[in-house]
Amino acid sequence: MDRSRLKIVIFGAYNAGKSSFIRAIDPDSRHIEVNNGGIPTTVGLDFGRTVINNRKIYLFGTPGQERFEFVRGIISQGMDGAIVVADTTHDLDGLTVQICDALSASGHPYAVFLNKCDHPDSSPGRYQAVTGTVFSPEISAIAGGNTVDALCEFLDIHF
Ligand SMILES: Nc1nc2c(ncn2[C@@H]2O[C@H](COP(=O)(O)OP(=O)(O)OP(=O)(O)O)[C@@H](O)[C@H]2O)c(=O)[nH]1
Ligand SMILES: [Mg+2]
Repeated sequence: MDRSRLKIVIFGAYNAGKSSFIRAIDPDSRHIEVNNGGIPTTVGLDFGRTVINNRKIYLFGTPGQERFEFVRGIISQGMDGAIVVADTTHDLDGLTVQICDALSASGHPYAVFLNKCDHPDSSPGRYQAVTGTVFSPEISAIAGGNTVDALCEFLDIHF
């Protein structure tokens, strides 16, 4: 495998902060979203890029709504690794469990990024069932907390 460029796909439930995470890593990232009652929601994909340790990292964000399963399938083709973004202000949800199980079964390197840790309702312990042995840093995609460091560490561990 050519490890000088990596395709990393960002998964997670609706509203978990996937697009915000990609924006935090790449302020020039692109997003295909629609306005859903005042809240932007991804209906296509997010695309961001960065360079870490001379390696080109391409970040592909997926839509979190259940009905976009087919889009997640298309975007995940050829991925080298994945990051599952979890909203720690909400309980563990079925889609997050399903995604973690699928990544575990396929053997793709992945991490669970525990997002919204700046929020007063944040409780990362809710995700214990899916963090077990995987790298699971606490981050805040909008406050900028730990996003780049967490991505670097994930890459160091697996690539
Ligand atoms: N407090 C807090 N809010 C966040 C954080 N990250 C994202 N949000 C908010 O959560 C909401 C959803 O963020 P998005 O980045 O659009 O989430 P998404 O996972 O891409 O959503 P979908 O594409 O619709 O599945 C927005 O209102 C963000 O401002 C965070 O770290 N802390
Ligand atoms: Mg999104």
